[in-house]
Amino acid sequence: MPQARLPVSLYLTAPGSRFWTASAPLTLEDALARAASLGYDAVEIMPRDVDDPDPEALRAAAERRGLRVLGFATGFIALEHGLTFTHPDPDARRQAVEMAGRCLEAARRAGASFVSVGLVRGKPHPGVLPGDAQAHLAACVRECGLRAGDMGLTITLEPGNRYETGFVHTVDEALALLEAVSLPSVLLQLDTFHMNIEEASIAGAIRHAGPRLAHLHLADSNRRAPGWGHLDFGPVVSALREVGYAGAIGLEILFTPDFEAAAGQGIRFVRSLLGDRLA
Ligand SMILES: [Mn+2]
Repeated sequence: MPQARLPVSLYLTAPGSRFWTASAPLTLEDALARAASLGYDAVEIMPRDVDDPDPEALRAAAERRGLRVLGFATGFIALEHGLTFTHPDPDARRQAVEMAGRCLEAARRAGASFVSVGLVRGKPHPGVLPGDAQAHLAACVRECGLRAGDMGLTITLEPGNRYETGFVHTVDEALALLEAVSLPSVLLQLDTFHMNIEEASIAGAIRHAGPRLAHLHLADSNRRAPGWGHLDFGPVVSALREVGYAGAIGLEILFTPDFEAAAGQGIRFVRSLLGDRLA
């Protein structure tokens, strides 16, 4: 049976959000149109807020261009609202989970399949013991995982580098959290930019994640489009083939020197590296 074409998605941040980069001063409509014309199959979105962009409008705008909305990110909960899963105030943690739940609902309405958990984990607070923070984190992720499971969606836990998040920097730490949460609806998402900083071996980390790897972000060592830094993606591809990776490839990259050039380099690099399929 012929395999489906390997989906390649472009990670977009909602205009007006703290993640919105001055280097990509486009409307979301423009970004979708350009992504489609460059050959992307899908997009991922870091919203500005739970209903911004409106999930149905985003889905319709993407579908008009032949794009699927693949996933939603939750970093805005921490950066726009100051709410995290390790906040010392139980009410702040409850609100963070509530907002992540609304993100799951938005993702479902947009036709997406996963919601990622990264910066919403937060940073250590003075006075909160590391063990307590880990317990809060596991409880919050488990609550999100239960809601995701009810909706037929997946929570993807993405290890992040030490400068951006205080918790879960490596695949090892992510697997320990997955073990504590113990839900089939909570899986792993890996990002070559973060792995380049935190892992002894990027290919080794992918092999270690194995069948739990649900999504992959590709960026080079400097977070620019792959091919524009010093990472060697050959072993990454070998490891993906070894673990039978069947997910999508997401480009979460800096749009420098500009959107068109960076997004174009991203998809050309992935297609030349992988062709239309991994296996
Ligand atoms: Mn990422």
